[in-house]
Amino acid sequence: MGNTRRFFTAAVAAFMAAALWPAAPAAADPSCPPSHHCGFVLGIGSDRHAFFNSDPDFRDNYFPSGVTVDNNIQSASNSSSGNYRSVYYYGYNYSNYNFCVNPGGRVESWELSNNGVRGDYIGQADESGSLRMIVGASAACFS
Ligand SMILES: [Ca+2]
Ligand SMILES: [Ca+2]
Repeated sequence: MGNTRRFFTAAVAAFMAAALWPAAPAAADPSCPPSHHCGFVLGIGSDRHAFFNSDPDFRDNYFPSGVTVDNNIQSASNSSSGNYRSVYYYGYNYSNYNFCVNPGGRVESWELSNNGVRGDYIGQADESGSLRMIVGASAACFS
């Protein structure tokens, strides 16, 4: 009887764990901490800067290597827990839209155009100067 009860308890625990699994953040890219919006210096998984809020000016943001984030993001991912899309702009203060990433989505470096010159407003990689979080997904964004 004791064994049966133990088994039953274990079965219930396993069932509950399975039931809880889907409740893990539905919109979280594994390359970015939960609730954050991430930019990478090269491809996804390279040196990363994680934003928790909108940021109007990347000039005071740095990757762990010490390199400025300004005009240095080549890929991005979005682990928003509030259904916010990441909207990147060429300029500071959210001027001149560049590209966006939907909640739970990512854009790989090869998906962004790049002319090899940082900050010249040509191409999409190595061009972003600010990031705004806007509620909701958009068909215009990378997913
Ligand atoms: Ca900043
Ligand atoms: Ca460029």
